[in-house]
Amino acid sequence: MNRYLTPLALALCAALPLSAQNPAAPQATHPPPKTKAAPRPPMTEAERALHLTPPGPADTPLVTADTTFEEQDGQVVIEAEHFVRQSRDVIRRWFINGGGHVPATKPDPDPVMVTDASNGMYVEALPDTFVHDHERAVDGANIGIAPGAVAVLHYPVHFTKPGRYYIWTRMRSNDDEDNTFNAGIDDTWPASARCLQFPKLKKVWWWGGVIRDARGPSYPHHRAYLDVPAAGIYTIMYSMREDGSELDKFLLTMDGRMKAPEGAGPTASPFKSGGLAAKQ
Ligand SMILES: [Ca+2]
Ligand SMILES: [Ca+2]
Ligand SMILES: [Ca+2]
Repeated sequence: MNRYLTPLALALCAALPLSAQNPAAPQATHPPPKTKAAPRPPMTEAERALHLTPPGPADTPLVTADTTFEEQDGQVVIEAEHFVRQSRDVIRRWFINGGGHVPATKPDPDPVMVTDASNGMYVEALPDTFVHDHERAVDGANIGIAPGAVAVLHYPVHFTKPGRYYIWTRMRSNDDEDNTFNAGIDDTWPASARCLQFPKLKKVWWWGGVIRDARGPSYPHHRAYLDVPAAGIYTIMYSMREDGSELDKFLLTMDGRMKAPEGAGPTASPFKSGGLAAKQ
């Protein structure tokens, strides 16, 4: 024991950082400041052409244009491939996989993987030019950071119960850059559904219900939700955030304590109007 200090003084010293007790002591170590990555050279014409190659012709929606889904008992469950239309899809577009649909748009590094997909089908945003961490992210092309900016899917829903609806989304990540989405309602994109975050490289269908913290992916995630202001018809929307993302199914529930669904999840909700289109 240091015989020149009272027990109280010793206790106070122990509460101080080492550098305050002894100015000569080495400072506590902190991670070195992040060095800014050197700016990349401008895109070559070939690279620009790769990122901006237009997608192939859009799939005809599987449901009729007057389709609305019906919320029942505070829940609505929708197959992603049952989008009524899509918009802002000049640069990237959602393509149906399964049920005889094989996207022809390239690049597309992963094959159709309908095993365990709900209803045997899902949608995927293509072309997919952002696959690995080291590749170039081009906002507005292979990444859509602003919600609603790129490749927007539309799902009109008739809600009888207004209130807060928690979001569960079933997706699949096959590479480094395909594990986020944005969700919105009537082309408004609240912070509570911005950057739906899922684990990457799971290579299985995965239910997730959280958004990334605005400070970054390493901060604790938050529950994802959308608010329905009054009874009526609202269009639930998903927009691409990373190209190559695969979306199978989603549900909105007023039950904030609901656990992640298992397997393909609950049966899809009935149509309030419209429904499956006649086969082309
Ligand atoms: Ca694919
Ligand atoms: Ca991608
Ligand atoms: Ca599906």
